[in-house]
Amino acid sequence: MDARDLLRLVRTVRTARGVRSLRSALRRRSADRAGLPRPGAERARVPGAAQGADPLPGGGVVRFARSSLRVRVAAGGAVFCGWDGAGPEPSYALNGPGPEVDERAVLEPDTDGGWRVVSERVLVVVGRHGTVEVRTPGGVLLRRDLPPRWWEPADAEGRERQGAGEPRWALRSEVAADARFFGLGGRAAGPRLRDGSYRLWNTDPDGAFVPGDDPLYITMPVQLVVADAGTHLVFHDDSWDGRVTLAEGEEGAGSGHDRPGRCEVRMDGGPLRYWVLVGTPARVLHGWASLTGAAALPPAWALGHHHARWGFGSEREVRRVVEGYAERGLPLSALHLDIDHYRGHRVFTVDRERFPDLPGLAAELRERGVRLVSIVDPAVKAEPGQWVFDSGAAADAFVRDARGRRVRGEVWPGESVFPDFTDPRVRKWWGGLYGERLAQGFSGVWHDMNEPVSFAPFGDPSLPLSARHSLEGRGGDHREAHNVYGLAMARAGYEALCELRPGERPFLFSRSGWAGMQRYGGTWSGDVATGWPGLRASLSLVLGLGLCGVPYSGPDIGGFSGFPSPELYVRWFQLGSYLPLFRTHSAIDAGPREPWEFGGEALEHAGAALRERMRLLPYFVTLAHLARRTGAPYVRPVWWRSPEDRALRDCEDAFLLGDSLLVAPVLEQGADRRAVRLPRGLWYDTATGKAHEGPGQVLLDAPLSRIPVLARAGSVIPVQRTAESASGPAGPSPAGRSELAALSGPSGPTASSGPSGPSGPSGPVELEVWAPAPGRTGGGVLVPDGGDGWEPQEAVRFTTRRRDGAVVVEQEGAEEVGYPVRVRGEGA
Ligand code: NBV
Repeated sequence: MDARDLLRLVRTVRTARGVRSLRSALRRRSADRAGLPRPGAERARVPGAAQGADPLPGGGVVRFARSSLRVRVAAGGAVFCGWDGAGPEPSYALNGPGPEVDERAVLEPDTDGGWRVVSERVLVVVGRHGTVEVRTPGGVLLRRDLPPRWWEPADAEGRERQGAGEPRWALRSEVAADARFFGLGGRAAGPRLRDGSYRLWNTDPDGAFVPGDDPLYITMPVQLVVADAGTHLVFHDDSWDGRVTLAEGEEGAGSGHDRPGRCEVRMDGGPLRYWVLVGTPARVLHGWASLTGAAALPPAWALGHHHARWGFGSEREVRRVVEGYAERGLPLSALHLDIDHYRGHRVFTVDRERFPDLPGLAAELRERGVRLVSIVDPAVKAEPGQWVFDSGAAADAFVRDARGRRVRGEVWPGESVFPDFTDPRVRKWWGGLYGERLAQGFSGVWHDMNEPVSFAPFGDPSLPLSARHSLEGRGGDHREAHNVYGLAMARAGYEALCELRPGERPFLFSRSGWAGMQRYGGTWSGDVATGWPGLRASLSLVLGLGLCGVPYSGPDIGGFSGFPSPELYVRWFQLGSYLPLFRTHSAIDAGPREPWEFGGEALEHAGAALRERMRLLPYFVTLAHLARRTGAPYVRPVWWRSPEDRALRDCEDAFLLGDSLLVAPVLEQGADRRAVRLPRGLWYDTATGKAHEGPGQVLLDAPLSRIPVLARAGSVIPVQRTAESASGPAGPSPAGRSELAALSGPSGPTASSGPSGPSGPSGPVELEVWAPAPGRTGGGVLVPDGGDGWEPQEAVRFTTRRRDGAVVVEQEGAEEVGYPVRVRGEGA
């Protein structure tokens, strides 16, 4: 027990809950003492020398003296490497059986006793002692994995002890000296992962977190490595506890030689197997989504503004907030009810004193265009006689320890038990309970506390490591199941909602998860601490998760804890309004987060951000569809299209929203200007219409009323047609907005005379076109909102160019552009 644990212990045991959590932590310790293999002597192993190889579809198996390596290249170019007989399955990350092999990939002997797998997209070179190099087809080195090492339980004579536990393993790799690392799930101190050691163990940081806190709720062994030579993603498909240690390299480090970037992955168990995907960032993320599954498509309403609070005491309080938004003309899409609407914090119950008619309230809000979203915690109060507990007990749904007793922990409802979501039978049972939420009128769910958390005054605040799990029938313990617990819970919720309400796409987001979680929904920042560092961490999390394949997320705007200043609140709100999940939320003992609680000026600026978000809703809907189809996150690092631009690789305070917008939030107190690093090409400041040429850095105004947002020249952005825009291009236009009623197609409509266009989620769509640079072309895409069902939507594509000085917009496959067009940009 370290000093921090001791402090936690003293703090907790002053309450009845504290005493219970102490008991639960002691139980956990004794369960693990009895139920885990005892640490003992270990024997180290390396593969030894290569002895031969056998070709197989997509590559082959290289046999070493003390191990073997399977290399398999898939049709899209994804490389699978599995040591010691490990195959791609079973896997919680993969969506289905894994990709087809590339039949044309061939295994050949290499010079000096090694082997190579040659394919169209990638070259894999296996050295004679077990190094594995991944190279571009032209031979440029992207990654070199050194021979792995294993440590196996051994007896005093150094012989392997069978059944004494899993071998640990470590794999060191080298990447280019100029490479930068990203990913590893949701990390507060990113998005660029600095030198250091990152644990792979989903963790509730216990209180609001700041950028120094690591790990957090979602860890993933997924790294994106960006270098001049190319981009690659590496995924070590192993859910056990582990650490990734990163050290960036240095060019010309010692006597003019480059020091390569280094990465070491050390795992406490599980298979040594990994995937490598190479290509442009867009190609790599596309490959990752093909491997792990397309992101769930949120309903359009989930792309509007959400308001939440831990501590909405009653129906009256809910109405007051909804009324507050309405009175001030502030659009609100969803309101979230936290654990305080449960009866005594019991999941799937309602406190009827404070919420006497929840279905009635939900219907009334729905009429006003506001959906209700419910928190769902996994812990079930251990209370015979209560229906959730009883039905779970009857289904034998709760996690048991090695001696077969139900694991009890301490969570919000008191002493609790935990469903084993790694059991398909339990997922089915749990999913059935969501019928109760739907009957209460909820439109979506918010999974919390699913790392899973069991309060503990010392040690890991989770289940005993020895707790038994089904792991899809294979059997195993919490060491393997912990990191996939939230993912499996999300699967249970998502599949249930699909079944219970087949006509509507589920809306689900989850605090914890693992690789592949995007199949079931999104996530959010968790309890980010109020303060300027927390604001920065919010962006880091969204960017990092996007690069791990989870495109839908966002922070608690204003921060979870404490009382933000009006300035901090406005800056957070402005950032949040450009992120996929746009939600104000705070803790029970924190200040309010309603936009009108921070004074008139803050209200005005937050209101402007809110209205701009709603105007951009068709763009957000389009980005959601594109994320599902292509794997590209809505929010992308500024280097997305130019990873070779080293200055962009190091830029962490701005992002691209889709292909068309570059958003530069203000992350510093007192700033009213900021430097913005531009990717190559022409960019318009959307506030002034002024053009700036990239690559390079510009200094832009950022008064409290707005953050700099730039539009890529030539882009077509679908937006909602507002009363102002419908009244013609001469509306209250910022300087530089096109007053020319420019051409929109060969015979297309002009800004003022076009057809009204099909409607978006809350209004008709128009196209905001940013004039292409002279001599250049551009384009954009619109995926219309097809409602909350499953109806497939066709993408509508547009191209832009200049003809005789005028801007021409064309719609692919159509005689005329079917939407009103507004052309903007300097000189348009
Ligand atoms: O359910 C209460 C909170 C919730 O508001 C928050 O968003 C979650 O991240 N929950 C954590 C549990 C309490 C944390 C102190």
